[in-house]
Amino acid sequence: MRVVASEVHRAHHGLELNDGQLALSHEGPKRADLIATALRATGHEFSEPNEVEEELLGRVHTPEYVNFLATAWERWVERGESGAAAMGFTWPARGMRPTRPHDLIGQLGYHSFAADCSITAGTWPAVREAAAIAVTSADLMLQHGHTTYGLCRPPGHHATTDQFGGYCYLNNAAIAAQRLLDGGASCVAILDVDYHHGNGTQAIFAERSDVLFISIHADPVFEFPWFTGHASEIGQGDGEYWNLNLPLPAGTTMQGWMAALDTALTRIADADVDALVVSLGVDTYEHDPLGTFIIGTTDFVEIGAAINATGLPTVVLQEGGYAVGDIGANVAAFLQPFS
Ligand code: Q9C
Ligand code: ZN
Repeated sequence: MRVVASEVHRAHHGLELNDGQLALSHEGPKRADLIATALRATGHEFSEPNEVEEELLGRVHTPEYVNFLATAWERWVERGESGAAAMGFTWPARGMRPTRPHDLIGQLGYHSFAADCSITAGTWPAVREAAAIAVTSADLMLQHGHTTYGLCRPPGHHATTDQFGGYCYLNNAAIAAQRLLDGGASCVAILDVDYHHGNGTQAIFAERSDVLFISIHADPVFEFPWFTGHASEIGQGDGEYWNLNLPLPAGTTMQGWMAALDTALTRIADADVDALVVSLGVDTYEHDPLGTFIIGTTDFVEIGAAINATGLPTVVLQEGGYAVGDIGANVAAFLQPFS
C-alpha cells in the first residue's frame, strides 16, 4: 500500500505538563520513526509529501491561527524568552471573555486548550509537513483510487479551527477531508478510532453536513479531553445528526469496541459517502501508557478488515499511540487487510 512519510517530524519534540512536572512529551520522534521502520519491513511503497498551500490550511483553520503557529517561535525568541518551549498558561475559562490579546503570551492561551502541548523551534516545520502528508495522501488516493496511509506526526484530531492541544496543532484529518471534497467528493466520512475523543475534528465540522464525523473513544467523564465527546453532541444547524460520538468505559475490550465499530459502520453505510478518512490512533492498545482499553496487536488486523470491508476509498492518517515498542507492529497490523 502507498505510504506518505517524511523525516521533517524529527524537528519537533514538545514539552508536556505531566504529574506536576514539565517533561518531554509522550508524543516524540521515535513514534513515527518506529512506524516507518515497521512499514518498510512489510513492503509498503513510500512517497514524500508535496508542499501544502497555506490557502487550504486557512480554510480549515482561521488564517490568523495558521499565521500564529508559523510565527510563534520567532516571536518567542524576539521577546527575549529563554525557555525551551512556548506554552499557554492562562485560558479564557468560564466567566472570562475570549478576546484575542496583542501579546504572544496571551495569544498562547487564546490559541490553546491544554498544558500538554508546546511550541519549540522545530514545531512549525513539523506541523506543516504533517499537514502536507495528509494532503498528499488524499491526492494519491484520488489519483489511484486505492487506500493510502499518511504517517502524520504530530497528530491532528484535537486541533480545532484556532486552538492547539492534546499534542495536535493542525487538524490533518480535517485538512485531508477538505481536500477530498475539493477534489470532487460530495460527502466524506471521518472515522476516528483514537483512544481520545477527536474534539478538534468535531468542532471543525459541527455545523456541516458534507462531513460525517464519528468518534469511538474513552468516555470524557473519566478521560481527556474531558469537556467533549459525549453521546449527546450530535452536531448543530446543517450539521445536526452528522456527528456521532460513541464513548466507551475504562477497560473496554474487543467485544465492546467492535460493537461500537458496527454502529459506526452502519451509520457510514446509511450516509452514502464517497470517501472515508480514518483517524488512526493505536492508543487503544492494551499496553498503551495513556490508555485503559484492552485491544491486542492482532485485534488491529480485525479492526482494519472491518473498515476495509466498507469498500470505500480510504485515507488512513496517524493520530495517537504511545506504546512506542509496539507502535510499528500495531499500525502494520491495522494496515495489513488494506494491502
Ligand atoms: N500528561 C492524542 O492521542 N493527556 N493525544 C496527557 C498526561 C493528553 C493525546 C496526560 C493526551 C493527548 C493525539
Ligand atoms: Zn489519543
